[in-house]
Amino acid sequence: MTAAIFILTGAGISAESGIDTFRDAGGLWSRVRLEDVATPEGFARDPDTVHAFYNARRASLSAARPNPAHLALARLEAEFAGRLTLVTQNIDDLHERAGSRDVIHMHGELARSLCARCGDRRAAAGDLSTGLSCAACSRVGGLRPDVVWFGEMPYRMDEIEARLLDADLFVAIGTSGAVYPAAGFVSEARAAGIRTLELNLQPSDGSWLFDETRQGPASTLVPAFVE
Ligand code: BV8
Repeated sequence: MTAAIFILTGAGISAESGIDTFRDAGGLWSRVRLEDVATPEGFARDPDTVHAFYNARRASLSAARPNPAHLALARLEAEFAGRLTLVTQNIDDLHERAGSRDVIHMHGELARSLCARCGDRRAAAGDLSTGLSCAACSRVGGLRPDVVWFGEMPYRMDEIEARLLDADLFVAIGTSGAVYPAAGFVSEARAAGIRTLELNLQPSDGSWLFDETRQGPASTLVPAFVE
């Protein structure tokens, strides 16, 4: 049985594509309060501000391109057909645009909408706003980005946990290890005796938990890891 690899990516893998990270100097959370734009309470309080935040990120994403790190992971998926799990905390679609086909977006996707009234989830290429009606239930005011906010349960956690425990190698790429439950995956891997590797620009909160850490830009480290 060939080895199974579980990869977790964070905002750092998209940084060289021009996508903002969250906790680096000048990152998103230094410009807006996550309580205002990435919580259900913030959305209930001021939906227009939340829509403007995600509409701006959706616009900058359309101008971005996958970088060599995304492309290398797509090559790895083709080579490890069926034995590679790619879980991303990112809500961008750069893994898919690089050619990855089986991507688990545990924090949702910027390019999709969710109706808070009926639960309908679908592709949403353009801006969202409070004035739009849901294509499924026709009600107005319930549409929100299909992303997982703080205090909400990430998607596909049962599947993620099962695939994590089935892996022989856990690789974290471009994540600060600050947000749970994703930040807990490395500890679960260690407890299960799974080898752990971190590829990051600089040491993260959880670097000490990894068997091996490599520092550098993802566009250099990931192709070198894949080759
Ligand atoms: C939940 C989507 C429960 C929206 C995001 C313990 C257990 C469980 C939960 C908690 C817990 N303790 C606290 C919590 C609550 C909370 C949490 O973790 N809080 C933190 C702040 C302490 N967690 C939650 O609320 C989660 N939900 O637990 O639900 C539950 C249970 C039952 C029923 C219902 C609910 C939900 C968390 C998800 C929140 N949504 N994103 C959006 O994108 O707008 S999280 C947010 O942080 C980001 O979106 C991102 O996804 C995530 C992690 O950030 P990173 O990707 O790591 O990015 P960051 O900027 O931090 O770091 C970038 C890294 O890249 C750096 O290390 C940098 O050095 C590196 N880098 C930079 N450039 C490069 C590079 N690396 C390589 N190359 C480069 N060029």
